[in-house]
Amino acid sequence: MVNLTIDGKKISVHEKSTILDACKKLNINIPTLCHHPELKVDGNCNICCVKVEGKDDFVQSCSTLVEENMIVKTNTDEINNKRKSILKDILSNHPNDCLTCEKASGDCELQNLCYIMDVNRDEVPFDGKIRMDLIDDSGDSIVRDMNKCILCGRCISVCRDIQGIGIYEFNNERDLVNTVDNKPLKETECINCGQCIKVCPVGALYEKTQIQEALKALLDNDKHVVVQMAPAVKNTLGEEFGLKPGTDVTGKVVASLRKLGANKVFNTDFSADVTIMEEGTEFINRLKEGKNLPLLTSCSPGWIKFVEHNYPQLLNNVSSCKSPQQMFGALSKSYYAKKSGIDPKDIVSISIMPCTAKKFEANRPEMQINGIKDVDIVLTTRELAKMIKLKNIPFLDIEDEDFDKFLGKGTGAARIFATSGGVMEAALRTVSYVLTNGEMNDIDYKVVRGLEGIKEAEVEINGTNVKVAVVNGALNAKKLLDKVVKGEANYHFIEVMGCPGGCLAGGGAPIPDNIEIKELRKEGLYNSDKNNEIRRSFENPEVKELYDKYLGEPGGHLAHKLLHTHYLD
Ligand code: HC0
Ligand code: SF4
Repeated sequence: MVNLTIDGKKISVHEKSTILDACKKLNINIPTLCHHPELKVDGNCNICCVKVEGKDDFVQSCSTLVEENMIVKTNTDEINNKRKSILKDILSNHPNDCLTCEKASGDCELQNLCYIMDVNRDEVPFDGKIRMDLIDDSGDSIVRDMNKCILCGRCISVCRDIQGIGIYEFNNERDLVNTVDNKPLKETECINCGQCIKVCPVGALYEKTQIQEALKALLDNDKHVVVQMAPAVKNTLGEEFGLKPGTDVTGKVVASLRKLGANKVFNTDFSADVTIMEEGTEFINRLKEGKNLPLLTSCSPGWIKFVEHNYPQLLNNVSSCKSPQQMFGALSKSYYAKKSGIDPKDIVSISIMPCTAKKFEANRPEMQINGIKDVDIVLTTRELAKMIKLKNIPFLDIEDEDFDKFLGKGTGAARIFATSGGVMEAALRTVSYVLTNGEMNDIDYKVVRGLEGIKEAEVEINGTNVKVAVVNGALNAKKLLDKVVKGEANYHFIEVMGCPGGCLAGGGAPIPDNIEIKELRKEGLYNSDKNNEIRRSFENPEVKELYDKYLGEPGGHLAHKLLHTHYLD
C-alpha cells in the first residue's frame, strides 16, 4: 500500500492506483474526458490535471501512479483555470448544434463538463464550418461525424484493445481520427458492433437512425406493421426512463408500441426458441456424424462479419441458422401472413434490438426471400426510447400489456439469449432432454453463466462429454478461434457474441453501461428466466404449433427455406 495526501486528506491505496483512483476513494471529483474505466488510458485530453508538490508542471491524474508521501492538490484556482482553458480550447472547435445532437438528452460528457465548470459558449464562439467530408454515413449501422470529435481516443482504444479490430487511428498531426487507410466505414473491417458509439463522450458517433422511417410506416394505414422486441430490450429499456438496470419492462414496452401504432406486437423470444429447435437439431446431427465441429453459433451479426473477414476457413462450422431477428422476420412474412390473410408485401417488419449490427444484418442480401426482406426496419433500444419520448407516451405510468398471440410467447431459455452463455444454456436445456429421451431434465447450467470473456465447460450427455465454450467480444473470439484453427482446442459447440458481455451490452443499448450495470442487467435477465413458467424452448406452445401446423420437423425442408442461410463473403 502507498500513503499519500490529497487536498489535505490522508489516504492509503494500492501501489498500482493512479492519482485519479485515489481521488475517487476520497470522493474527490476530478473532471475527465478521455479517461474511461474499461479502456487503456491514453492521456489525450489533460482535463484531469492536478498539482503534485515538488513538480512544476501539471500532472495527469488518470495516468500518474501514486507514490509514497505524495502531496496532491486538485482544487486550486491555478488548476481550475488550467482545466477551463483546456475545455475552452475543445469547445472552440466543437459545432454549436447541441439542441439537435444525438447526445442532446444529457448524455454528452462535454456539455456536462461545460455546465459544471461554468464555461459558456459566448466566451468561445465556434468559428469553424461544418465539413461535410468529415461525416461518414456510408455504412448501415454507424454514422461518424468527425466535426464533433474531441480527439479523446476512446473509439480507437475500444475498437483496437477490446474488440481487437482496430478500425480507427489518429492522423499524423493527431488532429483527426481516421479510419485505417482513410476508407469509408462500409469498406473497412468494421463489424458494426457499436461499441465505439457507447464510449464516445460526445455525439461524434451514433447509430444510423431509422426513427422517421418507422414513424412513417406506423402511421401508414395501407401497411400492416408487426414489431418484434429482442430479449435484452425488455430488461434494459427502463434505464432510459430512470429505472434500475435489469428491471423487466416488457409489458410497458408492448403497451408503448401499440400506442405508437403497431398492428401487432410480437416477441423475438419466440423466434429465439425456434432458433434452439433448429440449431439444437443441427448440433445433434453434427454430433452424431462428427462433422463440422465445433458448431459455432450464428445469431450475433457482428460476430458473423468478424468470422467472414478473419476465419473464412471456419464458415462451414458456423450454424446455418439465421438469427432470431431474421427468423422472426421470415416467419412474419410467411407463416403469419398466411394465417392472417395478409399479402407479405403489405407487411412492414420492425425489430427493436440492443444492437447496431442488426441494422446491417437486416440489409444483407442473404436475408430476403423472393426479393422480400425478412426485416424492414431495425431500431435500437435507444431509438425506441426516443420515439416513446417524442410521442409523449407516459412510459412509467402506462398499464402493462401482453404480446399478441401466435408469435408472442417466449420461454425463459429465450430471454437469457441476451447475456453471454445464454444461447448455450438454452441449447443445453433442449439438447440434453432430446438426446436422453427426457431423462435429463436440467434447467440450470450455471457453468456457462457470467460475464467473463471466455468460459469453458464439459457436460455429460448420454455418456458423451460434450465440450462447450462461450466467448463474448471479438478479441476473445479471436483468442479462442486461433486455438481452434491450430488444433489446440477440441470443442463440440461454441457460443460467440460480438459484444463484450453479450447483447445486454450491445451497441444499441442504453448509455452508459459499465461492469456494475452489466451485472444488474444480467441478474434481471436470469430473474425473468426464473419467473417464466416455461423455461425450455421445446415446451413453448406457440413453437409447437408452428411446427405442427406449418413447418413440419425442425431442420425440415420448409424450415431450411425460411430459417437457414449460407454466408458467402
Ligand atoms: Fe440479441 Fe438475439 S439475443 S442477438 O443479443 O440470438 O441484438 O437481446 O435479439 O436475433 O433472440 C440482439 C438480444 C437478439 C437475435 C435473440 C440472438
Ligand atoms: Fe470498431 Fe465496432 Fe466501432 Fe466498428 S462499430 S469501428 S468494429 S468498435
